[in-house]
Amino acid sequence: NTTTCQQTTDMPTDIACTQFYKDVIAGLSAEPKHLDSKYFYDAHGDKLFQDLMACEEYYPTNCEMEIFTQKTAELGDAIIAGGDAFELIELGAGDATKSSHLLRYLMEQSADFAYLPIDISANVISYLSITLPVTLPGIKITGLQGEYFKMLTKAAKLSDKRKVVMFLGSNIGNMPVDEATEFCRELRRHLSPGDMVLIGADLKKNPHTVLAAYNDKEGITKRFNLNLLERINRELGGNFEVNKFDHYPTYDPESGACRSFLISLKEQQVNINGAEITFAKDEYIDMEISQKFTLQQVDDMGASAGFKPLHRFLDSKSWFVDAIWVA
Ligand code: AVJ
Repeated sequence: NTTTCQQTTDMPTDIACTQFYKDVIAGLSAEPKHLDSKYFYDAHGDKLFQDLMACEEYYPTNCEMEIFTQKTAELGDAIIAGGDAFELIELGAGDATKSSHLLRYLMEQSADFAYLPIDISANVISYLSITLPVTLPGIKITGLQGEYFKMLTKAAKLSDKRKVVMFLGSNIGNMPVDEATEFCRELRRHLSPGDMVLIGADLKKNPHTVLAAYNDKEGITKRFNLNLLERINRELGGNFEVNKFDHYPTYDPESGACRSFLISLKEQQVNINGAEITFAKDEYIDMEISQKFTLQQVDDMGASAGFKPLHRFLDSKSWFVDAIWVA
Protein backbone atom coordinates (compact mmCIF):
# COMPACT_ATOMS: atom_id res chain seq x y z
CA ASN A 1 0.00 0.00 0.00
CA THR A 2 2.98 2.33 0.36
CA THR A 3 5.04 3.87 -2.37
CA THR A 4 8.53 4.92 -1.47
CA CYS A 5 9.99 8.18 -2.58
CA GLN A 6 13.23 7.52 -4.41
CA GLN A 7 14.77 10.78 -5.45
CA THR A 8 17.63 10.08 -7.82
CA THR A 9 19.45 12.38 -10.20
CA ASP A 10 17.97 10.44 -13.13
CA MET A 11 14.46 10.96 -11.88
CA PRO A 12 14.33 14.29 -10.11
CA THR A 13 10.55 14.58 -10.40
CA ASP A 14 9.58 11.05 -9.44
CA ILE A 15 5.82 11.27 -8.82
CA ALA A 16 6.02 9.96 -5.27
CA CYS A 17 8.39 12.79 -4.33
CA THR A 18 6.10 15.61 -5.38
CA GLN A 19 4.20 17.62 -2.77
CA PHE A 20 1.06 17.14 -4.90
CA TYR A 21 1.33 13.34 -4.59
CA LYS A 22 2.09 13.47 -0.87
CA ASP A 23 -0.87 15.76 -0.19
CA VAL A 24 -3.24 13.66 -2.33
CA ILE A 25 -2.29 10.38 -0.67
CA ALA A 26 -2.41 11.90 2.83
CA GLY A 27 -5.82 13.46 2.10
CA LEU A 28 -7.35 10.31 0.61
CA SER A 29 -5.94 8.13 3.41
CA ALA A 30 -7.48 10.38 6.05
CA GLU A 31 -10.88 10.01 7.70
CA PRO A 32 -12.87 11.77 6.34
CA LYS A 33 -11.19 11.97 2.93
CA HIS A 34 -10.24 15.41 1.69
CA LEU A 35 -8.34 17.12 -1.13
CA ASP A 36 -6.90 20.64 -1.17
CA SER A 37 -8.77 23.02 -3.51
CA LYS A 38 -5.52 24.83 -4.32
CA TYR A 39 -4.85 21.89 -6.66
CA PHE A 40 -7.93 22.74 -8.78
CA TYR A 41 -5.87 25.15 -10.84
CA ASP A 42 -3.95 23.31 -13.53
CA ALA A 43 -4.40 24.48 -17.15
CA HIS A 44 -7.79 22.69 -17.40
CA GLY A 45 -8.89 24.03 -14.00
CA ASP A 46 -7.86 27.58 -14.94
CA LYS A 47 -10.04 27.31 -18.05
CA LEU A 48 -12.98 25.89 -16.08
CA PHE A 49 -12.65 28.69 -13.54
CA GLN A 50 -12.73 31.24 -16.40
CA ASP A 51 -15.95 29.58 -17.61
CA LEU A 52 -17.34 29.65 -14.07
CA MET A 53 -16.64 33.36 -13.71
CA ALA A 54 -18.60 33.93 -16.93
CA CYS A 55 -21.58 31.76 -15.97
CA GLU A 56 -24.89 33.24 -14.92
CA GLU A 57 -24.99 32.02 -11.32
CA TYR A 58 -21.42 32.82 -10.23
CA TYR A 59 -21.89 36.36 -8.87
CA PRO A 60 -18.68 37.14 -6.86
CA THR A 61 -16.55 38.17 -9.85
CA ASN A 62 -19.22 40.51 -11.23
CA CYS A 63 -19.76 42.11 -7.83
CA GLU A 64 -16.07 42.76 -7.26
CA MET A 65 -15.72 43.95 -10.85
CA GLU A 66 -18.49 46.47 -10.18
CA ILE A 67 -16.55 47.79 -7.17
CA PHE A 68 -13.32 48.09 -9.18
CA THR A 69 -15.03 49.85 -12.11
CA GLN A 70 -17.57 52.02 -10.22
CA LYS A 71 -15.49 52.95 -7.18
CA THR A 72 -12.06 53.11 -8.79
CA ALA A 73 -11.33 56.67 -7.66
CA GLU A 74 -12.43 56.06 -4.05
CA LEU A 75 -10.27 52.93 -3.90
CA GLY A 76 -7.31 54.63 -5.53
CA ASP A 77 -7.56 57.79 -3.43
CA ALA A 78 -7.66 55.73 -0.22
CA ILE A 79 -4.47 54.00 -1.29
CA ILE A 80 -2.76 57.24 -2.34
CA ALA A 81 -3.78 58.87 0.97
CA GLY A 82 -1.73 56.23 2.80
CA GLY A 83 1.53 58.01 1.93
CA ASP A 84 4.13 58.52 -0.78
CA ALA A 85 5.81 55.98 -3.05
CA PHE A 86 4.51 52.46 -2.63
CA GLU A 87 4.54 48.95 -3.97
CA LEU A 88 1.20 47.49 -4.99
CA ILE A 89 1.54 43.76 -4.41
CA GLU A 90 -1.19 41.38 -5.60
CA LEU A 91 -1.43 37.88 -4.15
CA GLY A 92 -2.80 35.45 -6.75
CA ALA A 93 -2.94 38.08 -9.49
CA GLY A 94 -4.45 35.82 -12.17
CA ASP A 95 -5.21 37.86 -15.29
CA ALA A 96 -5.41 41.09 -13.20
CA THR A 97 -8.68 42.09 -14.93
CA LYS A 98 -10.08 43.74 -11.79
CA SER A 99 -6.86 45.31 -10.56
CA SER A 100 -6.01 46.78 -13.99
CA HIS A 101 -8.79 49.36 -13.48
CA LEU A 102 -7.13 50.46 -10.25
CA LEU A 103 -3.68 50.43 -11.87
CA ARG A 104 -4.92 52.68 -14.68
CA TYR A 105 -6.42 55.15 -12.19
CA LEU A 106 -3.23 55.25 -10.09
CA MET A 107 -1.18 55.95 -13.23
CA GLU A 108 -3.57 58.74 -14.29
CA GLN A 109 -3.02 60.28 -10.85
CA SER A 110 0.77 60.03 -11.39
CA ALA A 111 1.03 57.95 -8.23
CA ASP A 112 4.61 56.78 -7.59
CA PHE A 113 4.22 53.02 -7.44
CA ALA A 114 5.33 49.68 -8.85
CA TYR A 115 3.02 46.72 -9.39
CA LEU A 116 4.24 43.37 -8.07
CA PRO A 117 1.93 40.52 -9.02
CA ILE A 118 2.63 37.31 -7.10
CA ASP A 119 1.30 34.05 -8.48
CA ILE A 120 2.12 30.37 -8.13
CA SER A 121 1.67 30.03 -11.89
CA ALA A 122 4.69 30.95 -14.05
CA ASN A 123 2.22 31.21 -16.92
CA VAL A 124 0.32 34.01 -15.20
CA ILE A 125 3.47 35.96 -14.36
CA SER A 126 4.90 35.85 -17.87
CA TYR A 127 1.49 36.74 -19.35
CA LEU A 128 1.16 39.82 -17.11
CA SER A 129 4.76 40.93 -17.69
CA ILE A 130 4.08 40.94 -21.44
CA THR A 131 0.51 42.26 -21.63
CA LEU A 132 0.35 44.93 -18.90
CA PRO A 133 3.09 47.18 -20.34
CA VAL A 134 1.08 47.17 -23.60
CA THR A 135 -2.30 48.06 -22.04
CA LEU A 136 -0.75 50.38 -19.43
CA PRO A 137 2.32 51.97 -21.07
CA GLY A 138 4.93 53.07 -18.55
CA ILE A 139 3.79 50.77 -15.75
CA LYS A 140 6.56 49.53 -13.47
CA ILE A 141 5.95 45.82 -13.05
CA THR A 142 7.98 43.11 -11.33
CA GLY A 143 6.33 39.69 -11.47
CA LEU A 144 7.14 37.24 -8.68
CA GLN A 145 6.45 33.56 -9.29
CA GLY A 146 6.11 31.44 -6.18
CA GLU A 147 4.39 31.07 -2.83
CA TYR A 148 2.76 34.15 -1.30
CA PHE A 149 4.85 34.58 1.84
CA LYS A 150 8.16 33.56 0.27
CA MET A 151 7.58 36.14 -2.45
CA LEU A 152 6.45 38.80 0.06
CA THR A 153 9.74 38.32 1.88
CA LYS A 154 11.54 38.67 -1.44
CA ALA A 155 9.56 41.83 -2.26
CA ALA A 156 10.55 43.30 1.12
CA LYS A 157 14.21 42.74 0.27
CA LEU A 158 13.83 44.48 -3.10
CA SER A 159 12.74 47.80 -1.59
CA ASP A 160 11.78 49.45 1.68
CA LYS A 161 8.88 51.45 0.26
CA ARG A 162 5.50 51.12 1.91
CA LYS A 163 3.41 48.20 0.74
CA VAL A 164 -0.18 47.81 -0.34
CA VAL A 165 -1.13 44.14 -0.58
CA MET A 166 -4.21 43.10 -2.57
CA PHE A 167 -5.88 39.75 -1.95
CA LEU A 168 -9.02 39.76 -4.08
CA GLY A 169 -11.80 37.47 -5.24
CA SER A 170 -12.63 36.13 -1.78
CA ASN A 171 -9.69 33.77 -2.09
CA ILE A 172 -9.47 34.15 1.70
CA GLY A 173 -12.75 32.17 1.80
CA ASN A 174 -10.97 29.05 0.58
CA MET A 175 -9.57 28.69 4.10
CA PRO A 176 -11.64 27.66 7.13
CA VAL A 177 -12.15 30.68 9.44
CA ASP A 178 -9.34 29.81 11.90
CA GLU A 179 -6.87 29.22 9.10
CA ALA A 180 -7.95 32.45 7.38
CA THR A 181 -7.30 34.39 10.59
CA GLU A 182 -3.88 32.74 10.93
CA PHE A 183 -3.19 33.67 7.29
CA CYS A 184 -4.00 37.33 8.07
CA ARG A 185 -1.68 37.22 11.12
CA GLU A 186 1.11 35.84 8.95
CA LEU A 187 0.41 38.61 6.44
CA ARG A 188 0.63 41.20 9.22
CA ARG A 189 4.02 39.80 10.30
CA HIS A 190 5.30 40.40 6.76
CA LEU A 191 4.21 44.06 6.83
CA SER A 192 5.21 47.24 8.68
CA PRO A 193 3.11 49.93 10.37
CA GLY A 194 1.41 52.07 7.72
CA ASP A 195 1.30 49.29 5.13
CA MET A 196 -2.14 48.47 3.73
CA VAL A 197 -4.19 45.44 2.77
CA LEU A 198 -7.01 45.51 0.22
CA ILE A 199 -8.94 42.31 0.77
CA GLY A 200 -12.03 41.01 -1.07
CA ALA A 201 -14.60 38.92 0.79
CA ASP A 202 -17.88 37.38 -0.30
CA LEU A 203 -20.72 38.26 2.07
CA LYS A 204 -23.58 36.23 3.52
CA LYS A 205 -26.72 36.62 1.46
CA ASN A 206 -29.81 34.66 0.42
CA PRO A 207 -28.77 31.00 0.74
CA HIS A 208 -30.37 30.17 -2.64
CA THR A 209 -28.13 32.74 -4.32
CA VAL A 210 -24.99 31.35 -2.69
CA LEU A 211 -25.80 27.72 -3.35
CA ALA A 212 -26.73 28.37 -7.00
CA ALA A 213 -23.30 29.94 -7.57
CA TYR A 214 -21.69 26.64 -6.55
CA ASN A 215 -24.26 24.44 -8.28
CA ASP A 216 -24.60 26.02 -11.73
CA LYS A 217 -27.07 24.48 -14.18
CA GLU A 218 -24.43 23.92 -16.84
CA GLY A 219 -22.47 21.74 -14.42
CA ILE A 220 -19.24 23.74 -14.69
CA THR A 221 -18.69 23.61 -10.91
CA LYS A 222 -19.12 19.85 -11.02
CA ARG A 223 -16.54 19.54 -13.80
CA PHE A 224 -14.27 21.95 -11.89
CA ASN A 225 -14.31 19.54 -8.93
CA LEU A 226 -14.02 16.38 -11.03
CA ASN A 227 -11.09 17.94 -12.86
CA LEU A 228 -8.99 17.45 -9.74
CA LEU A 229 -9.57 13.68 -9.99
CA GLU A 230 -8.68 13.86 -13.70
CA ARG A 231 -5.58 15.86 -12.83
CA ILE A 232 -4.57 13.11 -10.39
CA ASN A 233 -5.01 10.62 -13.25
CA ARG A 234 -2.95 12.77 -15.64
CA GLU A 235 -0.13 13.80 -13.35
CA LEU A 236 0.06 11.14 -10.68
CA GLY A 237 -0.86 8.02 -12.63
CA GLY A 238 -4.28 7.62 -11.01
CA ASN A 239 -7.16 5.60 -12.43
CA PHE A 240 -10.23 7.45 -11.15
CA GLU A 241 -13.42 6.82 -13.12
CA VAL A 242 -14.86 10.28 -12.70
CA ASN A 243 -18.37 9.25 -13.74
CA LYS A 244 -18.45 7.11 -10.59
CA PHE A 245 -18.45 10.28 -8.48
CA ASP A 246 -21.19 12.84 -7.95
CA HIS A 247 -20.88 16.50 -6.99
CA TYR A 248 -22.63 17.60 -3.76
CA PRO A 249 -22.48 21.31 -2.86
CA THR A 250 -23.87 22.62 0.45
CA TYR A 251 -24.38 26.00 2.06
CA ASP A 252 -24.95 26.53 5.77
CA PRO A 253 -26.41 30.02 6.24
CA GLU A 254 -25.57 29.95 9.94
CA SER A 255 -21.81 29.38 9.68
CA GLY A 256 -21.53 30.90 6.19
CA ALA A 257 -19.61 27.86 4.99
CA CYS A 258 -20.28 26.88 1.38
CA ARG A 259 -18.73 23.47 0.85
CA SER A 260 -18.21 21.09 -2.01
CA PHE A 261 -18.03 17.30 -1.79
CA LEU A 262 -17.56 14.49 -4.28
CA ILE A 263 -19.58 11.37 -3.42
CA SER A 264 -18.50 7.87 -4.43
CA LEU A 265 -21.46 6.34 -6.29
CA LYS A 266 -20.34 2.78 -5.51
CA GLU A 267 -17.80 0.83 -3.49
CA GLN A 268 -14.62 1.16 -5.51
CA GLN A 269 -10.84 1.01 -5.44
CA VAL A 270 -8.61 3.60 -7.02
CA ASN A 271 -4.91 3.13 -7.66
CA ILE A 272 -2.66 6.18 -7.65
CA ASN A 273 0.89 5.33 -8.67
CA GLY A 274 0.84 2.14 -6.60
CA ALA A 275 -1.23 3.38 -3.67
CA GLU A 276 -4.62 1.68 -3.31
CA ILE A 277 -7.45 3.87 -2.05
CA THR A 278 -10.77 2.26 -1.12
CA PHE A 279 -14.05 4.14 -1.29
CA ALA A 280 -17.21 2.86 0.39
CA LYS A 281 -20.46 3.47 -1.48
CA ASP A 282 -21.62 7.04 -0.64
CA GLU A 283 -18.30 7.95 0.98
CA TYR A 284 -17.43 11.59 0.39
CA ILE A 285 -14.29 13.57 -0.40
CA ASP A 286 -14.26 17.04 1.16
CA MET A 287 -13.12 19.21 -1.78
CA GLU A 288 -13.51 22.91 -1.04
CA ILE A 289 -14.78 25.55 1.36
CA SER A 290 -15.86 28.99 0.12
CA GLN A 291 -16.58 30.87 3.33
CA LYS A 292 -19.13 33.72 3.33
CA PHE A 293 -18.72 36.51 5.88
CA THR A 294 -20.62 39.29 7.62
CA LEU A 295 -19.04 42.77 7.40
CA GLN A 296 -18.37 42.49 11.13
CA GLN A 297 -16.52 39.19 10.65
CA VAL A 298 -14.30 40.76 7.98
CA ASP A 299 -13.43 43.67 10.31
CA ASP A 300 -12.86 41.29 13.22
CA MET A 301 -10.58 39.08 11.17
CA GLY A 302 -8.44 42.11 10.29
CA ALA A 303 -8.47 43.43 13.85
CA SER A 304 -7.51 40.09 15.39
CA ALA A 305 -4.57 39.93 12.97
CA GLY A 306 -3.37 43.35 14.17
CA PHE A 307 -4.79 45.53 11.38
CA LYS A 308 -7.00 48.60 11.73
CA PRO A 309 -10.09 48.38 9.47
CA LEU A 310 -10.08 51.66 7.50
CA HIS A 311 -12.57 51.48 4.60
CA ARG A 312 -15.21 49.20 3.14
CA PHE A 313 -16.28 49.30 -0.50
CA LEU A 314 -19.47 47.43 -1.38
CA ASP A 315 -21.21 46.62 -4.66
CA SER A 316 -24.73 47.96 -5.23
CA LYS A 317 -26.34 44.73 -3.94
CA SER A 318 -24.06 44.55 -0.86
CA TRP A 319 -23.07 41.02 -1.82
CA PHE A 320 -19.30 41.55 -1.77
CA VAL A 321 -16.86 43.79 0.09
CA ASP A 322 -13.39 45.07 -0.65
CA ALA A 323 -11.99 46.23 2.66
CA ILE A 324 -8.90 48.32 3.34
CA TRP A 325 -6.95 47.53 6.49
CA VAL A 326 -3.89 49.38 7.79
CA ALA A 327 -1.03 47.67 9.60
C1 AVJ B 1 -11.46 31.46 -6.58
C2 AVJ B 1 -11.62 30.58 -4.39
C3 AVJ B 1 -12.75 32.59 -4.93
O1 AVJ B 1 -14.42 29.85 -3.78
O2 AVJ B 1 -15.70 31.12 -4.98
C4 AVJ B 1 -15.61 28.92 -7.70
C5 AVJ B 1 -13.36 29.16 -6.45
N1 AVJ B 1 -15.02 27.29 -6.45
N2 AVJ B 1 -16.56 27.97 -7.77
C6 AVJ B 1 -14.67 30.49 -4.80
C7 AVJ B 1 -14.64 28.48 -6.85
C8 AVJ B 1 -16.19 26.97 -7.02
C9 AVJ B 1 -13.60 30.53 -5.89
N3 AVJ B 1 -12.36 31.26 -5.45
